[in-house]
Amino acid sequence: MIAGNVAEHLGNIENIVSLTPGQYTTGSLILMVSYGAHFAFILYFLTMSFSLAPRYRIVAILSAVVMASAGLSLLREATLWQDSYAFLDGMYRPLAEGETFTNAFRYGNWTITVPLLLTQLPIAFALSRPDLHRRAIRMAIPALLMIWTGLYGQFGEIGNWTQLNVWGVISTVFFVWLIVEVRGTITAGIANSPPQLVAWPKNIWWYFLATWGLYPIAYALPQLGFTGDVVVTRQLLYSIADISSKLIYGVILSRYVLRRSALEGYAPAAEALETSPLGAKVASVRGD
Ligand code: RET
Repeated sequence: MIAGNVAEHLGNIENIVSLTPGQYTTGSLILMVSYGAHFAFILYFLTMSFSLAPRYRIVAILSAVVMASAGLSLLREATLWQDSYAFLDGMYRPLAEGETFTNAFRYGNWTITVPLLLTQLPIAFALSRPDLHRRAIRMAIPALLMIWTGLYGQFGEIGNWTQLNVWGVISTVFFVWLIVEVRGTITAGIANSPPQLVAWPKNIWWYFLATWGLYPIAYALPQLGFTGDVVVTRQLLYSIADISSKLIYGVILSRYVLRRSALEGYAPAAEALETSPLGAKVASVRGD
């Protein structure tokens, strides 16, 4: 039994729960799939950028940067997972290797990726430069405050519910502020989208809410109990949230700017879309 004051310094529940071989392997698998997917999609986004009109190319390139950054961070989590447990008496035991696991690195990584993900929106919506800069900064400020207050709060998850919940609520206030700023950017995006594509920013709004909303659930989860199932479920939630809020989100934005590129007369984009109704239409308008 670990004394309470020592336990508090162990940060995350991963360090106080023993895992069955099944739980341990599932955790390894989840982390491996996460970093593998992120690294692989660097190639997708870099090659995709060639089909985009120059003004939108940076949208796909930023996704590639996010993939590299998240991939490295998740690879670190996976290695740490492996280093933190040792197989003793039929269970995978934490701390057995003198190493502690932490989810805090994720928050460090979000500090880089979240402002980039948000900045992709006004670029994809082709907002004017001054508006784009203003919106990017106005979204980044509550986003960073949300992440850093959450980072502090999550150190309370081993039993210090006051720290977890008070900072969780403060972080949620910044999240609500962020949601208001994102809504403003999306509204500008709806106004500035070609008529054929207005459904895209509208859907991106709901997609944003559904996928970013998974993170606070993962944050609160340890309150359900210190069990192996909670440990594994939380890694799964993080993984689903990561793949959807970064990777699939990047694919959606890239497909949107590919269509915009075609509608604005950029030939490689129209050719890439030739088999879709939109591409065929653009090609016929251009008289190809
Ligand atoms: C925290 C703390 C608890 C309250 C809230 C949170 C929100 C976190 C979010 C994170 C999004 C991360 C993304 C990462 C991509 O790389 C900090 C967990 C509201 C929304 C999109």
